[in-house]
Amino acid sequence: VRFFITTAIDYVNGRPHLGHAYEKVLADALARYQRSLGREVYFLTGVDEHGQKVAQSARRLGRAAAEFCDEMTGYFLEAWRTLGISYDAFVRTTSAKHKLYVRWALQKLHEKGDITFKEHEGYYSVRQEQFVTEKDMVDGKWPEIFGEVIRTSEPNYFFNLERYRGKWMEILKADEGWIVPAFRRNELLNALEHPLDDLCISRPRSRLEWGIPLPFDENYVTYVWFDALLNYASFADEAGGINRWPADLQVIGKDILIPAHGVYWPLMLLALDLPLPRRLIVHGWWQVRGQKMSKSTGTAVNPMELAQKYGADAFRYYLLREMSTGHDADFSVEGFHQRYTSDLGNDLGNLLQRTVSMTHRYLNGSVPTGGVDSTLEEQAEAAFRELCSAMEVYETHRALEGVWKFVRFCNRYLEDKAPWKMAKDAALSSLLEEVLRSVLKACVRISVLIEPFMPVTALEMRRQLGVLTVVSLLNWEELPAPVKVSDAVPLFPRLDFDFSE
Ligand code: ME8
Ligand code: MG
Repeated sequence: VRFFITTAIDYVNGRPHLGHAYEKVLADALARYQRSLGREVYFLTGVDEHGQKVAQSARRLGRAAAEFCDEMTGYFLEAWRTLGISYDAFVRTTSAKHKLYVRWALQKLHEKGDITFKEHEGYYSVRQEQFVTEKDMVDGKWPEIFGEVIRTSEPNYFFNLERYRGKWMEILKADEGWIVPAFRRNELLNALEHPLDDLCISRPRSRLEWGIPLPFDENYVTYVWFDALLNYASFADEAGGINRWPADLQVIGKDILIPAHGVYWPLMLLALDLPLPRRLIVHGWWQVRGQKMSKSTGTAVNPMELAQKYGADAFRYYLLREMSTGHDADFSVEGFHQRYTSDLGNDLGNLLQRTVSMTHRYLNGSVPTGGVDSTLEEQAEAAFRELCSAMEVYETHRALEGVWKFVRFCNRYLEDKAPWKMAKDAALSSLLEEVLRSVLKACVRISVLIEPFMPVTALEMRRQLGVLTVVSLLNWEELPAPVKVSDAVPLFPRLDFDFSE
């Protein structure tokens, strides 16, 4: 079974922030979950380098756009390496193969007669890289999200969206699960209710150099959204020339559903006679004290700093546990600290540490093979089932909640059985062995369950447990119980948190 997953590609006008990091971590957890089940995954992410916004940022710094993009893209690559994002291919829209693909697509639409040349006057939001109309005003003003809105008037090339609207609506109406969460469906259907204006897909080169020239008029470059959306198909090619498009799952944030991914993209695909993506998941926003994170208000959180100070896996856990997929969430260092000390330190870290330590103390590090406690096995089974059912609908918070129920159950089990008391009575030695064997095996199971979310921690757990064979959700039924453990090292040591951020 194959699984092709994509994320939005980030503008490189600034460095990666917490919102970018969340989206890539979410997609990564979904990709790793699929791989753990033995599916053949193709995970695509990358950066969006063209357009007015990036060109402006470069110009302000007195830098050439290409060289500015190289540097900024480096920060994204570094961030994703730090966070363990296991992408299979990384998109750069400045790459030759992408440019060729965009030009092919434009040529095809031009030949079909879906593109016309005409004079147009209108408003343009540079921050969103999109045309806006007076209908988008709220109380006579442009909403904050548009940033600076400028007036433009020039002849340009336009793509006839309206031609494909009816067909797309029909498909969307028939496919209830296309968009997740379901409450976004009506928003999108409403946006498709009325006739659509033509989409301006060009910018005169005299005004904007930084883009892909139109194949049928080199005096113009391609509108950045038309260019960027095509990344999903231009980078879907495998070695050997097979194109994997359509994606099974596309992951985006709520601000780029309408019009980009809910209107433009499906209509472009229909016009190009290409299949539609199978599903779209729309995540919410990370906010700080109820406000969308933004650089201008000084509330952009730097994910690199957090990952470096407190550990990439702890940070991944916080993101995936704290946000209910599809909804907004509030970031705070206090909230992160709470999760770190309680869920990670006291629950998971403590469970592994005491289990491995007791195995050393009471059994010299070795446990003879034998049976394990059935109640722990039943609880493990419940966590496994809950994880799978949650991950099939992309609810990482619920998957982790299920795993932590099991982690806490194991800690209570140790309290109840009190191996430290059994160790004092030689008659209880085989019972002591069974208790430790059971919890050790539970720890192996936990390491497999957390692997999509915390891959480094999962491996470190197995190192301490002395399990070096390849284990995954795929061999859940026959996971080994450790027989010889390695040295115990705290997974999540106490750290000083900096609450001033
Ligand atoms: O929109 N919380 O790029 P981008 C959660 N280049 N997600 C957030 C967020 C926040 N505070 N802020 C941004 C673009 N995002 C285009 C995409 S795709 C063909 C082109 C998410 O850098 C946002 O919703 O502004 C989007 O999915 C992604 O980060 C990139 O945003
Ligand atoms: Mg944005």
